[in-house]
Amino acid sequence: MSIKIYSCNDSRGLRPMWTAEEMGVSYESEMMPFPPRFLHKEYMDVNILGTIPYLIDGEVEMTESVAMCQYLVEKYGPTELKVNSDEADFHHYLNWLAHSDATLTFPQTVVLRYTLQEVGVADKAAEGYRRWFVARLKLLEKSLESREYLCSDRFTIADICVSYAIYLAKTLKIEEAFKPNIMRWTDMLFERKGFQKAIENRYLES
Ligand SMILES: N[C@@H](CCC(=O)N[C@@H](CS)C(=O)NCC(=O)O)C(=O)O
Repeated sequence: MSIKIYSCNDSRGLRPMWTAEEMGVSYESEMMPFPPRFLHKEYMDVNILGTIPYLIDGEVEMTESVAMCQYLVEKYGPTELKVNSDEADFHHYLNWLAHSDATLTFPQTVVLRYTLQEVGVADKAAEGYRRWFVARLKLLEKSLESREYLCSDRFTIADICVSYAIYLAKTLKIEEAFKPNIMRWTDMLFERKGFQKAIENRYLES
C-alpha cells in the first residue's frame, strides 16, 4: 500500500511531498479545498483535527509536516537528505527542523488567517505577526551568509522544511522576507525537480 498525503495547495503538505519526490518514494496525494474543515467536511473523519497535511502509511498516521519529513528519511532512507548524529551539523539540523515550523511558520499562520481568511477582523494582529515573522528571519539570513545549504554542505530536509516558510511568505506577499541570502538560497532550491513535481500536486476546482 502506498503512502497517502492529504493536503491543500501550497500548504505545509509541500514539505513531505517535496521530501518524497526528492527520495523517489511513491505516494498518493489527495488535494482538498482550503480549509477542509469547512469546505471538505468528510475530511474530519480522516483527521479529527481537520488540519493539513495528514500522512497515512499503513498503520502509521501523522499530523506534523516536519515529523513527516523525518519519518520519510528515517524509514525510506538511507538518503543524503538526512543528517546523521555523528555529523558535525547534527545539532543545526535538529534546530532548523524545529525552527522551521515552531518559529517561522507559526506566526505566518496568524498572518494567513487574518489577511486571507478573516479579513478585517484582526488587522493589527496580522500586521504584528507579519513583523514578528520577518524579525525571526534574522537567524536564517545570517546563517546563509557563509553557507550554501543549512547543514553539512548539502541539501537536506532542513532546507525543505525551512524554505517552505519563504514559499509561504510569497503567497502572503511578505516582501520583507526576501532578503539577499534567503533569495539566493530559495532561488536555487525552488528550481529543483523534486520541488517542481511537488507543487504540480494541486487541487483544481471542478
Ligand atoms: N504543525 C502542523 C500544523 C498543521 C496546520 O495547522 N495546518 C494548517 C494549514 S498549513 C491548517 O490545517 N489550517 C486549517 C485548519 O486548522 O482548519 C504541521 O506542521 O503540519
